[in-house]
Amino acid sequence: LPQVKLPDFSQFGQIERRSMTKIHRVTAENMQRAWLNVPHVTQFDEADITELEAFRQAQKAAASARNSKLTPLPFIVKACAYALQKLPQFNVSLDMESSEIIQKHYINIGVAVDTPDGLVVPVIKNAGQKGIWDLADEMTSLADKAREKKLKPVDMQGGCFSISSLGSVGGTAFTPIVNTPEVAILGVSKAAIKPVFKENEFVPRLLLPLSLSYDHRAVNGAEAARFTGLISLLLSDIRQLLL
Ligand code: CAO
Repeated sequence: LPQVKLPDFSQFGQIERRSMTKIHRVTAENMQRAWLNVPHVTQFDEADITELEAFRQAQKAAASARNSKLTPLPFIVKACAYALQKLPQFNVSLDMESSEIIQKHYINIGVAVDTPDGLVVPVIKNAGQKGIWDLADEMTSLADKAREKKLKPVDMQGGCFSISSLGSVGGTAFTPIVNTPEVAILGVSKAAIKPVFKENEFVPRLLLPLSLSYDHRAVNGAEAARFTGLISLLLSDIRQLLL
């Protein structure tokens, strides 16, 4: 790999050098490894979460009664677990040396958590078998542990698929980097009310932007469009998750 030559920046103005944290260093190496090994494509879509949001707001009292917090994230985790079950070609890793596809028969979902020291990805094990409240509580506890630097290696191992949610921060779309050896990652941006043409008129609907980056060695474009289409369908009518 050609090295990037650093000029002497001090000739242009005042500088200081700081050591990277261990998390920063490991993340930088993982990002570069993934970027160089994985032929990335990103599929964009939107989910109409107007009804999901009404349901979520209606659960606020229940959430505080059980000392919990209900954001859109647990619903997204649940929808991804469902989609991984229906479209198992996203729940694989590639062994290029042996020309084999490793199919996983478990569904563990990593969620990127921003901490002052850098990005960490704790993993929710067997996400498909957990209810929305359990997913909400587990996500809160993993994110708290991450920020308090209390995550153990086992908390970050065994992921099949990742979610990176920038929904609480902002933006309309982004192209996440696949957390290799996983083969896909769902980026979630901030939901916004937009006019949608329905039954001959524009109606205000809450739309959630989805950005699915995938390893094009493992998954093709039509499959990715089916995956985001399914996530969109599930989030637009969460009763579908029961089927
Ligand atoms: N659209 C609109 N609002 C959203 C949203 C979305 N997609 N996602 C979350 N929100 C809202 C939540 O509902 C909450 O508002 P209310 O309190 O009114 O309900 C608010 O934003 C804050 O949510 P949160 O951040 O506390 O919780 P979360 O479940 O959405 O996310 C976590 C948890 C751990 C993913 C998050 O704290 C975090 O670290 N995010 C950053 C991840 C990151 O940096 N990714 C980048 C990776 S690539 O470099």
